Amino acid sequence: MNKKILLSSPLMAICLSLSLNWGCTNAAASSVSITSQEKTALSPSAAAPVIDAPTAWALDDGTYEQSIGSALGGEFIWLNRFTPDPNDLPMFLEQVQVLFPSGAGVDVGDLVDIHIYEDTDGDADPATGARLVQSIMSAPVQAVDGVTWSYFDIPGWAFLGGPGDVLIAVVNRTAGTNIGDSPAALDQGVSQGRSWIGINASATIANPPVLPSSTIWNTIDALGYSGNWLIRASGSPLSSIDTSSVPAMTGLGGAALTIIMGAIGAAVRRKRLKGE
Ligand SMILES: [Ca+2]
Repeated sequence: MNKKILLSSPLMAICLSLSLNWGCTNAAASSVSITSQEKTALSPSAAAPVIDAPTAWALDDGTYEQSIGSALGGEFIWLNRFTPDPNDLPMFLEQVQVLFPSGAGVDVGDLVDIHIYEDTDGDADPATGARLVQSIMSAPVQAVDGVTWSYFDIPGWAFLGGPGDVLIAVVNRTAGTNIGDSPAALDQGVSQGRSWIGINASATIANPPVLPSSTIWNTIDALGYSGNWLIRASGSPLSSIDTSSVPAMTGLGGAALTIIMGAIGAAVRRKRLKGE
């Protein structure tokens, strides 16, 4: 069942600022709002993704009950805010996993961008202090059966120094961009209050996105659907990596440290590919 909700007072303000010709209470599908689609009761639960890394992050319980999109169609951004265990930092983030809903307007091969930010200011707000670390551009969706995860390897891995939060964002460049599509799967079990959404009146998202970059920017909970995006990530704490062959890292400048961290990441990747 497709359902479109209109936002209350915040949207009223948005509508006024956009000088739209219709009242928000009578807004058509082109208003700045979200659209949703309830998963059918017969859909099976998603299996856990296969992770080959010591550390894995998830907010969801493995099942989505709702899928969300922009009522405008076009692009929007949805992201999960993770807070790594301080004992895992610094670390390399290796892979992002996303579950796409079935029957929600997304096809295999449709393109998304994945963006990884660090937000070290400790205020739990992705709108302040987010710094883009790495992006995966124009990545094709691998599965749309609602149970199989799509895996997005991070080129060169992403070095996370912490402290604070890591934001994992998805932008639908061609995936689920028609009006009525809802490419963002939402687990409505127990909300962690860490899943955010951004929608612009232009139905586009800047590349790379600047947070906050949108007309609507809020947790999905605040927009009437409490829950967690099915966006996960995995990686390796530096403490889990054998760095004995690497020169001492103390006292190095930022550029040298970046080069050495890249070398460590490449060595670990080779070992993992060889199954060592
Ligand atoms: Ca912040």
